[in-house]
Amino acid sequence: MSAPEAALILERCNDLAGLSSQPDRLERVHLSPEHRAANDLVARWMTEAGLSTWQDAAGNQCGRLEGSTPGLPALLLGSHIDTVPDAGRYDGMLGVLLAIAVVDRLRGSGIVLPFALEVVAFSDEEGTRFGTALLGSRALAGTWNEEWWQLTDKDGITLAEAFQDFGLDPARLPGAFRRSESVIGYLEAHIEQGMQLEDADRRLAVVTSIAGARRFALTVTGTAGHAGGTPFDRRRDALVGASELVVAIERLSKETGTIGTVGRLQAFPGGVNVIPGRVELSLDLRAEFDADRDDCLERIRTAAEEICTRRRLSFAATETYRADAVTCDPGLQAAIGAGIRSTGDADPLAFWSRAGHDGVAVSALTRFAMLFLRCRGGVSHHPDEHVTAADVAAALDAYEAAVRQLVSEY
Ligand code: HGY
Ligand code: MN
Ligand code: MN
Repeated sequence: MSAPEAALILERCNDLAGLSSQPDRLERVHLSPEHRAANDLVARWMTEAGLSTWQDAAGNQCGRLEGSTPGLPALLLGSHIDTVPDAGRYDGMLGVLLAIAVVDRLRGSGIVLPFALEVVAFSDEEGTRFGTALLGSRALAGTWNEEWWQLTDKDGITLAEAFQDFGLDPARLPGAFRRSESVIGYLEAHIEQGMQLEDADRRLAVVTSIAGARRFALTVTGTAGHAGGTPFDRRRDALVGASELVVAIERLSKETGTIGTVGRLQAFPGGVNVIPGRVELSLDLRAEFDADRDDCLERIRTAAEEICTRRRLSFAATETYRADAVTCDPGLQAAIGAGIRSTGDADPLAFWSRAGHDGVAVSALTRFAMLFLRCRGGVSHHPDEHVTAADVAAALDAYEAAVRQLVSEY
């Protein structure tokens, strides 16, 4: 029975992939017109699945199926519908659509639910527009930081202005904060965004924890100068210094078993015949354990200071995002494992997620766990992101079985 449902899920991922701010690639950011269109489309699908729907005060699209009696605490299911630039069509969206399909199945089965089921399409897991991530799930968890209202996007629009443009009132944001007694847990299905499942020739896995991540805006400053008339021994070339730092970040990450990435770098003033006087670059640093991440960070700082001293440059770092590692609830992990076993995988793989997810934020509100699906070549954050209908069908069966396991335990 899963094949037609899996085909519909993939078709809907394609529909959502058409809602992009860019004509030739997928980019859908927080509080954009594309986000509005995606919320409307997901709301329609939620309604078709028998859920009552609403958009919360943070722009998350929500749907609810009551349990055996109205007003019961809810098991949350979901993922995010925002994307990175030039994204794949399954990162986030697949989890939202699997959640809707699971609720639709359970509703149709006549099961007596001892808790309500809610699906949440989180509005901003990636942080693409404003630089800090998990804004939708942090609102739901009630861990909001008032300083975020002043965050600006590349056009200088503040988060507060973007809320108002989207039809939301910043003053009413607390309406999105969920009370812990109103939820019993959170389950998320997501592509692995790595190669462990493919290497092991398995479809699904249990997630044990989510990496702790910190993001920084780094600046290396020297002196701009004439590319012809300035001798090398008189240069303070910010780009060569920054380039040494980028290579040092890779080396130190490998040495410490952490994951450091420079995803963005810009040289100023940017003339081809001008020695760069300033370079702005990003650092995304993550590890299974926060202590390892922070140890590597200190080594990176030391390397930066050494490079800049030697090259008569200066260095500055501003932290733009921090989310410490979180562990998935053992009981919910067990339910996910039971779900995977119900698909015929007798000994499910279990490993930590190198990628961040909304569960990092939701863990402040309630216990959570995740189901991973194989993705071809581990490719993600790229248009070649790919899943098979058979894996989606297996995930749907496992997801439903996991919820049924929780029903039986509750
Ligand atoms: O960055 C991450 O790991 C996630 O895809 N936002
Ligand atoms: Mn992502
Ligand atoms: Mn994601």
